[in-house]
Amino acid sequence: MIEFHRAVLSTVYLCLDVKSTMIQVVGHTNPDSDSICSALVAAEWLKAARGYDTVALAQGEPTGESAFILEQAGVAAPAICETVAGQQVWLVDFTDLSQAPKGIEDAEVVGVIDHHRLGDLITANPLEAWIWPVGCCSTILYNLFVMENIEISRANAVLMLGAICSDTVAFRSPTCTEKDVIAAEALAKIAGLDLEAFCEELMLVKTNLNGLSIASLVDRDLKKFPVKDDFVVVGQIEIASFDQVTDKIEALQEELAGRCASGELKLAALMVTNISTSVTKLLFQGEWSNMLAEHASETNIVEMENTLSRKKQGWPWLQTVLGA
Ligand SMILES: [Mn+2]
Repeated sequence: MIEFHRAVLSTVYLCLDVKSTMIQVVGHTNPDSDSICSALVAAEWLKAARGYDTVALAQGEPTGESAFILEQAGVAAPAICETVAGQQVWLVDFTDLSQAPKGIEDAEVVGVIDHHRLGDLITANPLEAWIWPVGCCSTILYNLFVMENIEISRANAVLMLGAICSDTVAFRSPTCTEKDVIAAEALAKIAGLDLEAFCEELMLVKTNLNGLSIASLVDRDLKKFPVKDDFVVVGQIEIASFDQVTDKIEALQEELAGRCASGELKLAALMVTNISTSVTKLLFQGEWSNMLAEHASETNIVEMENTLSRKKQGWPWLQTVLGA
């Protein structure tokens, strides 16, 4: 009997051994502030709540907005993720393989924190998954800290607050829920920040396009979506006035057309969203452009009123038009 217990115990220790390897926590391609901040915070939450060894990674450099939040929090940017092959991974802010790092097919996804539709990820083993239809991953994370009764540091509070204000466009987006507002108010208190002033400053940084090349404007929040057996990409830039982009539209259209040149992408689109008026101009190029033509107000531009969110408005509309 004792021998039996020993055998069971050594099996348990073996399992624990597996868990003691470094877990990589990573957000989606072309990382936005949520992907950067939530990866950092999730790595801390996993250390505190699960006792794991973790490292936060990002699939790209922080945007100006993310850099602002990191600076406010006094936290360094996550290291760049080269490959996750052979690693145990937690995904934050996505479950679509098209937004995953290299080597994902040879990695073990052991956890997910996300607020998007469930993507095409399939796992070999049971995983821990926290997927809520809220405005931001960090809102879920805030609730996970509360659930596990773990104290939230000022740095983590600033990171989560920044991610929530960014993803919900200062609570204006239709993706914003009551849970996001409650989390942000609590986090602002912990961070010792005035919520309104912080949001205002963040929106100024978010809509600042100074010094950004045409290619980087297309890339900064570009997401690739599978449609039947093909792919389309949809980016988004947020501005405070269309005057900021009037002289860039032609170059942006050329850049989008260039993205479709190889034939791999059937459509390349960019939502140019005025967050002051909630008007989005959807620029589009590629083989499937003809499907959008009847909706266009100008050549290769669809104007969409009351449209701030790609996830809830832009992309669902495109899916319908493309018959996806
Ligand atoms: Mn997000």
